[in-house]
Amino acid sequence: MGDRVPPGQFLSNKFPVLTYGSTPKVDLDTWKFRVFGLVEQEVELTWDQFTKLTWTTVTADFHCVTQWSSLDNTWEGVTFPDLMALAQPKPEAKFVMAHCFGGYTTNLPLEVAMEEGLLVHKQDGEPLGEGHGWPLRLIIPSRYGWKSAKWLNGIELIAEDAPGFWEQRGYNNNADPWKEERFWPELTH
Ligand SMILES: Nc1nc2c(c(=O)[nH]1)N[C@H]1C(S)=C(S)[C@@H](COP(=O)(O)O)O[C@H]1N2
Ligand SMILES: [Mo]
Repeated sequence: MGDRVPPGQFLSNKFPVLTYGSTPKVDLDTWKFRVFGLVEQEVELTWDQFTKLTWTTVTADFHCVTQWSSLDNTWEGVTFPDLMALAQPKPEAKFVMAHCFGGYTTNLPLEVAMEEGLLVHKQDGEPLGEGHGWPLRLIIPSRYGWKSAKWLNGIELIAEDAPGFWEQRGYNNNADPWKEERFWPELTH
């Protein structure tokens, strides 16, 4: 297992809830998901419309910067490319900002989101727990957990990179657990 757990991480059999602030109340009847910004076609989906998109299952490990790692989680949802096929990012769109109920945000290169991003409704065969982002969260397996935004309600396509909630507060922009990119380099010395 050593080669599955990045440096400075410990294996956890649990999947703890890690949220800054309180759990937002989300109602499926009024739930709306938007893809906006630098897109050819702005998209707004109800929950009913979202569930009719193609669903994909992915197994991946999860690494939280507070040092727990959870291996072999099964995630079910819509792939980022399947979502982007509806919105068609403009050529100048290079980054994405994920938006959430409650105001949390996180940023990623569009390329990374296209490679591995999954908009997830089920974890290990069950709908997400309320504390884990129900009904929809982002999963970005190759980055620390704060990039896996919970209670997702929108994806914004942008040209220039901009820091999200934790990135503004000192967490590393790239967040690769294998390189221990926990904090912005200039803050660690
Ligand atoms: N909206 C929102 N998403 C969030 C967070 C948060 O505070 N708010 N915390 C992040 C962090 S730091 C981690 S490690 C994971 C934890 O997911 P979990 O609570 O399902 O374990 O969610 C991420 N997504
Ligand atoms: Mo985290």
